[in-house]
Amino acid sequence: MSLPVSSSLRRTGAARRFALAFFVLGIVASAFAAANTRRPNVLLLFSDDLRPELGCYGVAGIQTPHIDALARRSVRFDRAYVQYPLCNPSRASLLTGRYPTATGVLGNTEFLGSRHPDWDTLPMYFKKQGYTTLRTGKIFHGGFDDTDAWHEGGDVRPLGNADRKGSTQDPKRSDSIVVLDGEGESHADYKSATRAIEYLRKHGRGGKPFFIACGFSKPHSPPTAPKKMFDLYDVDRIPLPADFATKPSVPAGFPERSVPARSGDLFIGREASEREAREMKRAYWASVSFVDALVGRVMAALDQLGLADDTIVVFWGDHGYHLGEKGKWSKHNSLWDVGLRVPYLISAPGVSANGQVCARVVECLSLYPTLVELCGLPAVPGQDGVSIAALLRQPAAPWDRPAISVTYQQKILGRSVRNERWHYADWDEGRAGTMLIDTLKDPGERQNLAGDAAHAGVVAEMRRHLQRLPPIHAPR
Ligand SMILES: [Ca+2]
Repeated sequence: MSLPVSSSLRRTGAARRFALAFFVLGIVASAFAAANTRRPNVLLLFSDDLRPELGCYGVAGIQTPHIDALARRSVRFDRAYVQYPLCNPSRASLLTGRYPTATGVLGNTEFLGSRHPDWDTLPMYFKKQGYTTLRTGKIFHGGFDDTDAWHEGGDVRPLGNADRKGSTQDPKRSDSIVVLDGEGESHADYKSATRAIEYLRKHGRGGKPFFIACGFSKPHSPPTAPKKMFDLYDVDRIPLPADFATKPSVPAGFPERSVPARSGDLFIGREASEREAREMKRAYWASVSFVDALVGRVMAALDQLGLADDTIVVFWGDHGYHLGEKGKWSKHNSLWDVGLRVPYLISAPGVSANGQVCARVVECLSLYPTLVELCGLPAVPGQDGVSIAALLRQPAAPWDRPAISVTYQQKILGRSVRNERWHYADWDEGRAGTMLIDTLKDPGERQNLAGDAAHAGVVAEMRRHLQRLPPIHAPR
C-alpha cells in the first residue's frame, strides 16, 4: 500500500527537481534575453510652427531631402492633427497624452507642472522606466520645462515654472526676416543638433536605453536661415494659396471667430502685398530647409554610430500654420485644416511598415501611449490618447477615431472634430458659430455646409464625438 505513495512521492520529488532546474534555467534565460533585448532607444525631433510644408507631404518646389529620406524609413501620417494650434497647449497635450481641456493649459502663459504636479510627463515616465533622458532645444514651451524629467539638458534656470503674465513676444522682431552666415552655426538650432549628436555619441552604447528629445525652434518666426537656403528659392516662383488675401479675411458663410482679425506671428497688424507675401513664404521655406539640414546632421550621426536599428525616431511639428491662407500669417486660434494638420513621422525598426503612408486620421496625443507600447512599458492609466502602434504595422487597418482639437479665446471654447471626410468646428457649443466642410470635395475649406439641412445628420454625428472631450480643468 505504501509503494504507490512512495512512488508518487518520488515522482513528485523528481518533478520538483525538474521544476527547480527549469526555474533556474528560466531565470538565466530571461536575464540573457533581457540583456539581448534591450528596450529600443527613442529619438524625438520636434520642429516649431512647421506645417506639412515638406517634399514628402507633396509640396512641390520646397527642398527637404533629409526629412523626405526620414519619411521613407518611417510611416508618414498624412492626416495627423494637433490638439491645439499653439505651442504650449499642443506640447502639453502631446507630452501628457491628455486633451488640452484636461491639462488646463490653454495658452502660452500657463505652466503644466503647476496644474498637474502628479502627472508623469513623457520624458519623466521614460526616466522612471530606466531610460537615460536627454533634452536639447525646445520640447516644452520656451522657458517652461519638466526640469526633473531629464538626466541632462533640463533647463536649470526656467524663466518660470509658474504661470506668466502677458506675452513676451516682440511683434517687430517676430515680423522680420533673419539671414545667417555659413551653415547657420551661430544659431541655437544648429547647437541643438550638435548637442543631440553629442548625446548619441556619449549615451548611444550606454548600459541603459536613451530617450533623446531634440527640439528645433524654426521655422517659428522670425523666419531664419543661412543665406544658402534662401538661394534655393526664386521668390517669383513661390506659390500663394488660392484664397490668399492681403489681410485676415473670413470667407463668406463662415463664423467671424474662424479667422481672428489680427495675425500673431507675421504681418502683425499690417497688410501683406503679394510681393511681400512671396518673400515671407520664401523665408519660411528657407527656414524649413535649415531645419531639414539639421535633421540630416542628427540622422547621419545616428546611422554612423550604428544606432538606427535600435532606435525609434519621431519627427513632429507642434501645430499647423497659415501662410496667407484666408489672409492669415500664424496659427493662433485657427481651427482650419492648415492650423491643425502637422507632419508626423514614426520610424520603429522591426515594427513599422516603413516607407508607407497612413491616411487614417490620428491625434498627436497618441504619441505618448504609442511610445509606451513600442518600448514595452506598462500603460499609463487615465490618458485620453490611444496608441497607434497598430497603424504602424498596418497603415491601412480600419480606424475610427476622429481627431479633436480646441482653442480657447476670450473664455470661448472652440472645438474641432475631423474624420477622413468631414471637418466640423463650433465655438461656444455653436452659440458663436459652426462650420462643416466636406474636405474631399473642398480641401481648401471654402464652403460652409453647417447650415445646410441636408447635412444635419453629419453635424449631429460630429458633435457626438465631442462628448469625449473632458471638461476644462480649473487650477486649484
Ligand atoms: Ca509652435
